[in-house]
Formats: sequence, structure tokens, C-alpha cells
Amino acid sequence: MPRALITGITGQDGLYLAELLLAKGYDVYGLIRGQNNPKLDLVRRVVPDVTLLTGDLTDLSSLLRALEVAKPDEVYNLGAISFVAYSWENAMLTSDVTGKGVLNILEAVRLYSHDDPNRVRFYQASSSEMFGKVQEVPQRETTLLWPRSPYGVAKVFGHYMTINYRESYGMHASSGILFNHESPRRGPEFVTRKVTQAVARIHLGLQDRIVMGNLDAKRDWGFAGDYVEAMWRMLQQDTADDYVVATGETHSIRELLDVAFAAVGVSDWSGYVAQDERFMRPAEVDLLIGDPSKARDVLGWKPSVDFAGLIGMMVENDLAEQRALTGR
Ligand code: NDP
Ligand code: GDR
Repeated sequence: MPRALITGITGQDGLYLAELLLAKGYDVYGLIRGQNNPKLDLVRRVVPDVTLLTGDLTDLSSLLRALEVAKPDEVYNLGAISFVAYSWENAMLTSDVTGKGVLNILEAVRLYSHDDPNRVRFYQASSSEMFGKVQEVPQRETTLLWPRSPYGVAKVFGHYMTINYRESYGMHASSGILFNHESPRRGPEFVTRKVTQAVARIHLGLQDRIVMGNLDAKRDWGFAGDYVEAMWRMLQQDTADDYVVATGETHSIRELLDVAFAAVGVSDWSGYVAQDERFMRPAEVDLLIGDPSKARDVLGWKPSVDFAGLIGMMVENDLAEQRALTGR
């Protein structure tokens, strides 16, 4: 039975990846932080077969302990402070967790598998935020990185550290440059879920309007369930490498609003949407669109859910969730 350790098990991707690995027959371990993590119950309910180990990406000794217990064949480093807007207000913390945390887990894996650097295969959750002020359209593995937020800068550090451990120690360490991926499990602070939750609540008469930031930014949005499959496929390759994972399509926040409101029969959303400075970012990433041809050709990966299908799925879920919560 193959064994895997996932950091960030309480997050959107952690849950989907755990489900995928369990279905493939893995023995799955998840790292959970804090003495009373509020998401513990959620993880226990969704993936009861995962063994939870306490640890924190900022605490190297806790990572070593987790590796000793899990004895993993594969480590997926999904843990991070992942909300870009928050990273300006907590730049040091973001650097420690999202940046230096990658070095901590790489070093822990190196120390744990010192007799055979290939014993453990490692996945790093890199991000399209690294492209920031994009230097090429569409963005691919070779595009110059130009991050625009403390989060993006921290991810660049983690990305190059992963490559450096591969090149210095011969570790099977891969980095997935994943573009935005969403799902009904997406945190409500991110724009897709914020919109689908608000649309459901407006439709049910629970909320009047939604206050947004920049409506002109464009993102390449896919379904998280598809993207964790790409992570797994990377670690099944003989050679570790870096891959862009994206749909190859881009849509603006306005188009997101169009599709989400259309799902509840509203064609003109202007009366429901306000904008406020507090949701604008000090530096914006205006346009992201990925070229996933390497992932398609080498990993045989392709997305199964399109933009309209994704947002429709999220609105449906939020309608059901809000109805259950409020009895409407
Ligand atoms: P989430 O924000 O949903 O999950 C982040 C996870 O990191 C949570 O489990 C969180 O735990 C954990 N975490 C936070 N701080 C620490 C810490 N100090 N030590 C250990 N774990 C910690 O993110 P997603 O699931 O959406 O994303 C997974 C990874 O992929 C992240 O690294 C993200 O940056 C990256 N990524 C995501 C993309 C996306 O579109 N979703 C695109 C590209 C990259 P807790 O619940 O305790 O806070
Ligand atoms: P992003 O996702 O920053 O791309 O990072 P997010 O959904 O937060 O923002 C996407 C775009 O929407 C604009 N926007 C708003 N965003 C939020 N959150 N709230 C608003 O009200 C709002 N109004 C407009 C933003 O300015 C931005 O342009 C996500 C995270 O999952 C990262 O961890 C990951 O690395 C990247 O995706 C790829």
C-alpha cells in the first residue's frame, strides 16, 4: 500500500487530494496545525480514513516527527497562507509559512531520506501568482516570473527551492504551477465563492448586494477536483519536473458575475453589485491564462469541468447550503 503525507489537509485541495489518494488505495496521513483546529471535524467527516498528525510548516522538528510516523512514499506540500490580499497585511508571516515553510519541509524530507534521496517523492504547490505582471501570454513553464504580492514572492522562493533541492540532492521534487482552481469547498474569502455564496443568498432574499473589488482582472479558473489529479500524475513520472496546470481559457470578474447571476435567472446584476476600495489590492495581477500543453502531453492531463459548469456547480451547492442553514 503506497503511503502519502499531505500538508494543508484542511484546505480545499487537501480534502480533494486525500479523497483521490484514498480511492487509489493509499494510506494517507495529513498534517494539521494548532491545538484545537476548527477544521478538524470537517476533515474527520469528509475523509475519516486519513490519519491526522499535528505539525506546522514553521516547525521543522514537527515535520520530521510527522515523516517518521507517516513513512511516506509521497509528500504533497499544500500547506500555505494562500489568500493573496491577506499577504500584504501579514507579509512576514506569509514569508515564513508560504516561503520558508517549503524549505523546512524539503529539508525535513532530505534529512528523513538521507540514505536514498529518491525514497520520497515531493510535490510543491506553486502558483500562477508567480507570473504576476505577466511577461508572456499565455504563461508557460519558461515564462519569466514577476510576482506582485508578498504571497507571490513567497511562492517564487518555494518554487526555486524545490528546483534547487532536485538539482542539488537529486530529490524527486516536482512543482505544479497551478492556476486558480475552485469548487464548492473553496474558502469564502476567494472571489468565486464570495460571488456564488452572495448570489445564492440574494436569490433567497437573505442579502441585498455584494461589495467587490476590481472587476476587470482576468483569471484562468478550473475545478479543484481535476487539479489534484494533475498533482498525483506528476509524482508518478520517472523524472521530477515542473508543470503548468490550467484550462487555457481566461474570464474576467465581470464574466464571473454574469454566469453566477444567470444561474438564478438574473441577467442584469448592476443593481446588486457595489465596489469598494477596501477590496482593491496594492498591486494587481491583471491577466492570467495558462498554457497547459506540457501537462497534457507528458501527464496526459486535461480538465473535465468548464467555466460555466464550475460556477453553476458552486451556485447550486450554495443554494442548497443556504437553504439548509436558513430553512428558506
Ligand atoms: P487553502 O487556503 O484552502 O488551504 C491552505 C492550507 O494550508 C490549510 O489546510 C491550512 O491549514 C494550511 N496551513 C496554513 N498555515 C499553515 C502552517 N503554518 N503549517 C501547516 N499548514 C498550514 O488553500 P488551497 O487548498 O486552495 O491551496 C492549496 C495549496 O495550493 C496552497 O499552497 C496554495 O497556496 C496553492 N495554490 C492554490 C491555488 C488555488 O487556486 N486554490 C492555485 C495555486 C496554488 P489551517 O486550516 O489550519 O489554516
Ligand atoms: P487570487 O484569488 O488572488 O487569484 O489567488 P482571489 O479569488 O482572491 O482573487 C481573484 C481576482 O478577483 C479580484 N477580486 C476580488 N477578490 C476577492 N478575493 N474578493 C473580492 O471582493 C474581489 N473583487 C475582485 C482580485 O483582485 C483578483 O484579481 C488565488 C489563491 O487561491 C492563491 O492561493 C492561488 O495561488 C492563486 O489563486 C492562483
